[in-house]
Amino acid sequence: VLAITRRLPEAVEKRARESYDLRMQDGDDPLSRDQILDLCKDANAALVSVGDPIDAAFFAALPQKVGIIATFSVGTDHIDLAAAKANGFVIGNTPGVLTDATADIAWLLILGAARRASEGEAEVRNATWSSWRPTHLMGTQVTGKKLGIVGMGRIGQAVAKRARGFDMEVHYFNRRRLPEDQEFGAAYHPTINDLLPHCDFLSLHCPSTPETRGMVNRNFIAKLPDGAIIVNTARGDIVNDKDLIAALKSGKLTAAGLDVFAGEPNIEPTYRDLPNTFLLPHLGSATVETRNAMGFRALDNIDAFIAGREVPFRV
Ligand code: 8YV
Repeated sequence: VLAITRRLPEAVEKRARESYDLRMQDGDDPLSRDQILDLCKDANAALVSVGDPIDAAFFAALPQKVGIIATFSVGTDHIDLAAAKANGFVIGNTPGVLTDATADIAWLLILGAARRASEGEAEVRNATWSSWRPTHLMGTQVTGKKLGIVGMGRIGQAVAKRARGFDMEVHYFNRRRLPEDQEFGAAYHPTINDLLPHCDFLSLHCPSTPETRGMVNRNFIAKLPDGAIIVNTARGDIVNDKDLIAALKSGKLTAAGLDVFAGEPNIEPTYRDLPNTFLLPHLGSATVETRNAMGFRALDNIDAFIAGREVPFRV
């Protein structure tokens, strides 16, 4: 028996149904901890998603029969990993298969924020586009600028690789320097403070952890060049919303491109009112190919656990 907290792509549900008796809801609404526990009551495994409250209270109440929690994500910040370990539950995630889709969305944010795509699209849609004029919606040039990457894991590397096509000078911070073949020509900075002055554009690719939560605050933003652009495809809570909004209003930052938000989908409402934000509803991994691959990877983790094999993507 497999408990699934959210509806999954058709091909993934089909494969899951071939091997398991499924416990899942009809709709797509996020479930509460108690509702998820209820789905899990006769399950041997659970497939959960970002936003599900897989916390210490969840593990304390979860029947031991549910041996594995496989998350449909690479991020695990919605899971209390220490509580999982203490209670003897195995956790699996889906790294690798969403790297390119997420790097592509980071680039959509870079370009969309720099080129004022939201304002432009609104004019066309609302029929407020009055004329072609030389000063109409002038944005920021991307090609040839400096790009800074915080967190040079798989996704950070894929973003750096794409930046070469834009003739950018790429800089990165990571806890450790990478071998040269994984740097894609990017220059390493051993501290974030060293990196920030080199970022006309800054793209976040670190996990949400106690060290990174609220990291992008007033002090952090002050060290960026004036007029910089920040994009976030990582996690919303890495950013201090109040400080980011103040910098977008004052002109310290030209624009921000955001795919993730603290408290999403209930985001800080001021973002919607700012002309210089380019906003997406957490679409980083949202391609048919990637979401199918993520689902299959989550099922691979579950199948391996149930068969007594090593879980291939064990956290
Ligand atoms: C989606 C993600 O949120 O993998 C992650 O960590 O944030 C995204 O891929 C995820 O697919 C939803 O569960």
